[in-house]
Amino acid sequence: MFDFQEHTHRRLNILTGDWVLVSPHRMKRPWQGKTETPSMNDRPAYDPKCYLCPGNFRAGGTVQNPDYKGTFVFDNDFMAITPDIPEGDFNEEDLLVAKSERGLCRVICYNPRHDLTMGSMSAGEMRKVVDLWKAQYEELGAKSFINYVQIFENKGQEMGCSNPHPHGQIWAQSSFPKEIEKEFERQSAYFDAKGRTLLSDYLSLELRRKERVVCENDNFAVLIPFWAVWPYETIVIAKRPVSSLSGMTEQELDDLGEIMRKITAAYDRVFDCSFPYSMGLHNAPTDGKEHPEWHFHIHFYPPLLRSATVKKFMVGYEMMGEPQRDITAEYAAEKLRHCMV
Ligand code: H2U
Ligand code: ZN
Repeated sequence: MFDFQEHTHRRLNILTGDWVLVSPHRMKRPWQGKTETPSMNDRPAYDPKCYLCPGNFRAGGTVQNPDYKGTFVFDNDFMAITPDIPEGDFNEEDLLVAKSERGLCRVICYNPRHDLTMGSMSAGEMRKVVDLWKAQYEELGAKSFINYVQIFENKGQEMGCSNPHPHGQIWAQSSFPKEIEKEFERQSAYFDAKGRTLLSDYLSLELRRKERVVCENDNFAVLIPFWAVWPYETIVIAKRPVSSLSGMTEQELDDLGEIMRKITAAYDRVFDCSFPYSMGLHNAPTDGKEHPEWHFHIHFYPPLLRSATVKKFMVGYEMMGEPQRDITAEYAAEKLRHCMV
């Protein structure tokens, strides 16, 4: 009899249509791979060499940060997408296809203190971060050439983060990026068929079943999604089918801040280290259309697998075929629940 805690199977990501291969029996496999030194959080409150600390000069040495007290946002000095691109496309026999892309990039500092993280900020400090996300989403989304505002954070050297100062980034652009395109199509199809959002039905099911729920408050829940690829991947889902930060009540904005502090603090307890991840907000597109299908959520993709030093690699079969995991989502949820306080 098929038992998905024991037998190999594939799980469907209902938000993207992608599949993940799950091989629970491989958890017993011995590990003889690479180990690294953990990155501990022993930073000073102010680092004279940090390009994000208040009053310091940025890379390049010409721009000086203000002596900011709360959050601080600036245009990325090295934008990957810029506003001043001439429109154009290129097509040769439908074989060589390209298209110009406009947008802009910003850097958002969460707090003047170099040594904080979301998990160690106070509720008031975290609410300022949530307010900054909302204001940036609205300001950038209002621009006619911006149809998607991607707010995200890379944390830890493992994720290519250049600086431990608590900060995130925003890349806002004309096209929907690929993950957004997929989530838009899947959420639209579901909403058209059922008249409810995909994530409201998914969340009710998960809250009934409980086995993948990590934590919740009145307005948000954190789960290991059934289709998680990364070992401790989570999704934060709004309990109400609200499409973006703009539609949230004051209480919801507070509760979002609270749940973000909770989950990031719990992550640091999984392997007793400053837990690396890529995190991103999935607000509705800002293309001027109504988006009743879009249900606000946040993804956390952390790379660690077995310890502070042993991470998951997306290589081999995963590059050639599809992602694969050994520890099940249910096991990871149980472990993360034990890390909550
Ligand atoms: P990470 O969050 O992944 O470390 O990226 C930091 C961003 O900050 C990166 O996109 C920008 C880089 O271009 N940056 C500046 O805009 N000014 C600086 O002085 C250094 C880094
Ligand atoms: Zn700093």
